[in-house]
Amino acid sequence: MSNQRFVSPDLIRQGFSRAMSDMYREEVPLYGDLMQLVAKVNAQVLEQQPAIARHLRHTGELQRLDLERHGAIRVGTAAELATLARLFAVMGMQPVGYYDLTPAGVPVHSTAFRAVHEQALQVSPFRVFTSLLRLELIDNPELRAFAEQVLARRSIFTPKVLELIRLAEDQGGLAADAAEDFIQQALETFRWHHHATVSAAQYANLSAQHRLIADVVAFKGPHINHLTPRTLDIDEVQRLMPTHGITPKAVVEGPPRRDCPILLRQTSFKALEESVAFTDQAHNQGSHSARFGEIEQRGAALTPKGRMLYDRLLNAARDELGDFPSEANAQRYNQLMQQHFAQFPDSHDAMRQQGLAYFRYFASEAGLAARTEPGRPTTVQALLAAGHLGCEPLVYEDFLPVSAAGIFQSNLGDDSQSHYAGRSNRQAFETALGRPTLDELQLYAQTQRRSLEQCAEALGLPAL
Ligand code: OOG
Ligand code: NI
Repeated sequence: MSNQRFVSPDLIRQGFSRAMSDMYREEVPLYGDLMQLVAKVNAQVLEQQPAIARHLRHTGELQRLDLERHGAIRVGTAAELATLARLFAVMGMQPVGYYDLTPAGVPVHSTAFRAVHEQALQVSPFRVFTSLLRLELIDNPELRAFAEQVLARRSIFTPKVLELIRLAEDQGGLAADAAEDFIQQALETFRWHHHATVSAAQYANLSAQHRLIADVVAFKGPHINHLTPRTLDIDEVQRLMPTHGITPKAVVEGPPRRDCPILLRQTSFKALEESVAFTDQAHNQGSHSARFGEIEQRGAALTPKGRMLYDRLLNAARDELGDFPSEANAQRYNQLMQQHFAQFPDSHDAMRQQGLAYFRYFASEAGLAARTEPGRPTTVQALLAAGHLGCEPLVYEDFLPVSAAGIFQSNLGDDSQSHYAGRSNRQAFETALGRPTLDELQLYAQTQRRSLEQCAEALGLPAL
C-alpha cells in the first residue's frame, strides 16, 4: 500500500514536540529561561571544543540537538495507558523499556515512548517517560476505592483525537490536514488545568497517602510535568542555574563527569508551587506542585556488559555513601562516584574493545578507495586499524531507574520516601499497555548490526 498521501509519523512527532514545547513555555516561563541557558552553554561548548562539534556533525546529532527533549506524564488507569500507546503510535513512538520505581518508594511503574529506528530518531528524538500509578499499593481501601471512582469518571482524551487515532489505525496514516488536527487535539491531553476534580479535603487525603497519588487523581488529565532539553555540559548548566534564579537539586544523577560520556546524566529544579481551585473553591485558593525543570546530557549506549559494570559501580558508590545523596553529602557522593568509576574505561577504543558500548560503523574514504585492492583487511578490527572503517558510539536514548527515582524524589520531598512491599510487576504493566514493551538493548544491537551491514556492502565485503 502506498502511503504517499500520508504525513510521515516522524514529522507528526516533530510537529507535536514543537507544539508541546511552545505550550509548556507559555505555561511555565522558567522553562523558557532554562532553554536559553542550555542554548547558551551548548553554543559555548561547540565553539570552544571543535572536536565535539565535529563528532556531533558526523553522527547527525548536531541537527537534532535543538529538537532534543523528553517529557514526562503520569496516568491513573490501564485504559488511559492503552489509549496513550495508540496515540503515541500515530507519531511513530513505541514503548521501550520497563522501569519499576516502587523499590525507591514511588508507587508507579513506567516505560518510555520513543522512536526506535536510527533514521526516525534523527528526525525527532522526542520521548515521553510515562508512568502508571499502582493503585493497588494504596493500603487504605476507602481511599483506593475513592481514587478509582474519580479516575473512572474522567476522560483524558478529546473525542476528536480518539476519532483521529482510529482513522490513522484504519487507513494506516494521516493526511496533512488530519495530522495538523491530531497535533492540536493530542496536545489537549497534556495541558495544565487550574481546576481540580476533587475538594480540598479529598486532595489533602490523597496527598497524605502520597503526593504523587494526588497529582494523578485530583486533576482532569496527565499534565506534562517537565520537558527536558539536552545539554552538552551539564556541570556547567548546574553551576550557572543559581545565577539565573534557578535552584538545582543537590547532585547530578547518573554517571560522574568523564572524557567519554556514557548513558545519561540529569539534574532538575524543584517543582513549582502553583495555584489551583478545588471543587469546593470559587477561585484558585489551593495550591499544588507538580511541574519542574530538568536537563540532561546523553552519552554512549552501553551493552549488557557495560550496563552491569555501570550498575555495579553505582551501587558500590551508593553503598559506601550509606545514605540517599543529598545537599549534606553531595561532595562526598561526587568523590565516591569519581573514585569508583575510575574502573570504567574512559576511551571509546577501550569501551569498544572490551564490548562495553554500542557503536555505529561507517566506511571511510580510504576504505572505499581500497575496495578492489587485493589483500585488503576484511575484519572489523583490521579495517579500523587500517582506517578503512570509522566508528562512533551510539547515543543512549533511554532512561535510568535509579536516576528517575532521584528525580521523582527531589520533587516530591523527602517525606515521600515511603517503602512499598509490592513486587515489580512487568506483566501487569504490559497487560495494561496492551502490548509488550521493547527491549532497548536489542534496539541498539540492531542499529549497530545495520551499520555493519551497510559497511560490508559499501566496501564490497561478504559480511562483518
Ligand atoms: C518522571 C521522573 C523521571 C527522568 O527523566 O528520569 C524522569 C516523573 O516525575 O514523572 O523524568
Ligand atoms: Ni525527565
